Amino acid sequence: MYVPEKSVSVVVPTYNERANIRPLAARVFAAISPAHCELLIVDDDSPDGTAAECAAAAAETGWPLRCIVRRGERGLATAVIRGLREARGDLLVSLDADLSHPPESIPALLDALRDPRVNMAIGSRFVPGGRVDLHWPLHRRLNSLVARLLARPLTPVRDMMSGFFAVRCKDLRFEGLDPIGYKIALELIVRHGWKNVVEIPITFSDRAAGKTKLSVAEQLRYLRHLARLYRFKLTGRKR
Ligand SMILES: Nc1nc2c(ncn2[C@@H]2O[C@H](COP(=O)(O)OP(=O)(O)OP(=O)(O)O)[C@@H](O)[C@H]2O)c(=O)[nH]1
Ligand SMILES: [Mg+2]
Repeated sequence: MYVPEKSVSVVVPTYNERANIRPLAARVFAAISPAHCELLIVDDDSPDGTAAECAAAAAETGWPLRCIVRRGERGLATAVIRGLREARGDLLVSLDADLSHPPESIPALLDALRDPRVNMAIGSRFVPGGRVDLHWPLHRRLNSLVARLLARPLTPVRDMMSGFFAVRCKDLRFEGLDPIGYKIALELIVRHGWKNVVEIPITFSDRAAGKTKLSVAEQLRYLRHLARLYRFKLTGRKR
């Protein structure tokens, strides 16, 4: 089992992911020693009882699994920021709850951070060796391509849309962050001006259980987020 050099927090945003909590935790703690790692779920008061499931799983298994419940607040990126702020680890990983991101790749992301010049390691679908192991309909593939092309001038990272990444706690400057919507890694890269982002190839799978939260409203929010990031890059204005 992988024993990291420093303590690790794995931050996972959830909304209605009850069925995925135990399989996710089992795979995280099989990939990385629970003596050196905490799993921090940030749940937006999911009606399906995700938070209660976290508490039950932690009590039954003894896993270092914590759940923060946000009430009256929704949003993936702000949930991840809350988790990054409250995490206890020196090294911080974020991934989705639905097992689209393989927890088995966490050690490779952490290893990339051993090089002090590296700002962030990203689990990437779009570098050699990376794969998308699902059958997206044409419109969703096109959607993803257009979304990535729109962000290309902001960063050379190929999978800047990925929600699977690792960073050092000490490198984060929270006061400069102002995300809306889904794309937290893109927000971190642009706002910190990070140039050295390493992409680790991953196989991205279809969600294991539960329903997608990606909606048209979310896609419009992405466009607003991009507008903010372009404004920031061109004028230095925060919003
Ligand atoms: N806390 C919180 N988590 C969220 C919210 N929306 C989505 N998530 C979580 O963010 C992760 C990614 O959401 P998904 O619904 O899987 O989005 P996606 O990967 O683009 O779409 P599918 O995998 O096709 O369902 C999952 O762990 C969700 O539970 C939210 O408003 N609040
Ligand atoms: Mg997903």
